[in-house]
Amino acid sequence: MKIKYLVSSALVVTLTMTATFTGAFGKAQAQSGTQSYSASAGYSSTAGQDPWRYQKLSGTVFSDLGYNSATRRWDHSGSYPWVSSNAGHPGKDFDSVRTWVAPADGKISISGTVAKGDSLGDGIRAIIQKDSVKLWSAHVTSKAEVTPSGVSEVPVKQGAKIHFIINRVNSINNDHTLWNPRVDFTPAQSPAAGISDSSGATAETPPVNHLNVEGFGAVANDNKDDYAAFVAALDQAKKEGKSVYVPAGSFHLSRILTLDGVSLKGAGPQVTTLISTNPENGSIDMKGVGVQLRDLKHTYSTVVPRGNGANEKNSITVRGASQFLIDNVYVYKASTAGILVQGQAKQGVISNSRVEATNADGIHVTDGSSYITVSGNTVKGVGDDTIAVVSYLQDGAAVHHVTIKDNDTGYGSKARGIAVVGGFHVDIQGNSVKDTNMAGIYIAVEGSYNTANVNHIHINNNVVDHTGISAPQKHPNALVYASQGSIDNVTFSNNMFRNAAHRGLGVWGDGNIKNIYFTKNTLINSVGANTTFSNGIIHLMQNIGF
Ligand SMILES: [Ca+2]
Ligand SMILES: [Ca+2]
Repeated sequence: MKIKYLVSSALVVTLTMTATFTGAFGKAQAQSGTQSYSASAGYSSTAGQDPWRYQKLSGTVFSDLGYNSATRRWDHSGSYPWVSSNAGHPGKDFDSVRTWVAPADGKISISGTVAKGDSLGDGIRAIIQKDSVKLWSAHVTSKAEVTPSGVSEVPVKQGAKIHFIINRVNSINNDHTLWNPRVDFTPAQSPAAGISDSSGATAETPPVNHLNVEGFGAVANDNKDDYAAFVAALDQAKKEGKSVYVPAGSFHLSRILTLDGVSLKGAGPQVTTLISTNPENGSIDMKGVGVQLRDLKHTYSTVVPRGNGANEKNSITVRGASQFLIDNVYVYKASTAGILVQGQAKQGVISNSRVEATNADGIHVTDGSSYITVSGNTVKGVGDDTIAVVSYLQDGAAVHHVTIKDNDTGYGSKARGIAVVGGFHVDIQGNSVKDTNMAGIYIAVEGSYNTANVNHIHINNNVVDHTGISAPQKHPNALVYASQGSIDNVTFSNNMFRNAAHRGLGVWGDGNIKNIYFTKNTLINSVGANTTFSNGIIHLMQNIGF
């Protein structure tokens, strides 16, 4: 059994499962000819990439901000305003502006919600503007998500600028604003749309070097099993050195589907859905070298209790694959984990995906896996940790070299936000963690699960907001905890910890806790102790609020 039980039976929480679909997807083929541009997925230290720019506005004059590699934000002379991958903050003299530049003539639809980081201050004004024409604006005063309206099917000319503007209203206090817009762009003359086949009917052409699963007997939307057709397509694709393409529609799978060195690609997570009909046996398993799963949604028609935590009832299980990619995938519901990486998998990327409503962890990396990047994902309302690195002593090799960056996580998830429970060389950067029931950031060696030691963990530029909700545990926003073994070289720098449900920061437990560094963090805390440091060698430098 690999999945741990972390939530006491006394823990009663209300999960908010949102059905809205905003945020996490990168540039992708959402439907024929339409490209999706996600601000967070396209975020770069180079302006004009993919095709975002980062600016400030005074009056009617837009000018570029400078990239600050220390904070990984675009800012004005090291101060306000700034723009990050999924947030912005206005200044006194300038508005914060994220700008998208149309790559060609066409039309756009804008999605993604706006919310304050907290409900204090006099709020911000969020404005969407096409060149100098205002399309939408709203006064945003709280953490409640506001959805822009009237921003669909907007015609644009090549080079048109869509500005996402954050104005301070009056005071700039508490004006941290979460806004990760997505622009769906359909070019005026789409080369991918409307290609006719010999019968004259319009057909969607699969990408080159893919075999279409419909050519092997899969039938969309007929509520009948497509498992045999998928297996036949995958077998043939392997012989021909190709991948398998799944067009728009819902397809049903009656048992585990194994991608053994063969990639599977959909037409986009909004339009291609794989539905597993056996809640005990429905994982998409990934093996081999270079295997990819992209551009689709995976869900279950029903789920069962987490029970023994079997991997067969995950949504996606990476079983020792190397150089794997999971990108632009929407995982909705699973009896156990959303995406589980095990079997000493290595050199993998999980990006621009969304994991929601699972009974165990959202994304879980374990069993000696290494060189794994988890970036630009959204993890909401999961039954355990949102993103966890876990090393059990019984597995031998510990997990190492994992990068967890620019993810947006929490939203009522039942246990910790981002957790390292055994492992070394883990970088946790630029993430947002909010509204988790246990600690937002959790670095631990757990005797109860017999997990490995922890060393070289760097936690930089994250925003941790209102975590540790659950009593009686009353976790702080960030917790370093050892009940066996040792923890050393844990560095927290440039993080924002705020609005903790019960207390600010903690380092405790009976294990051997060595050097823990807190440098240039900000703590805004109004409940309980700011710090509970009862173990460890604590190094504090230039922090604000503690
Ligand atoms: Ca304000
Ligand atoms: Ca079918």
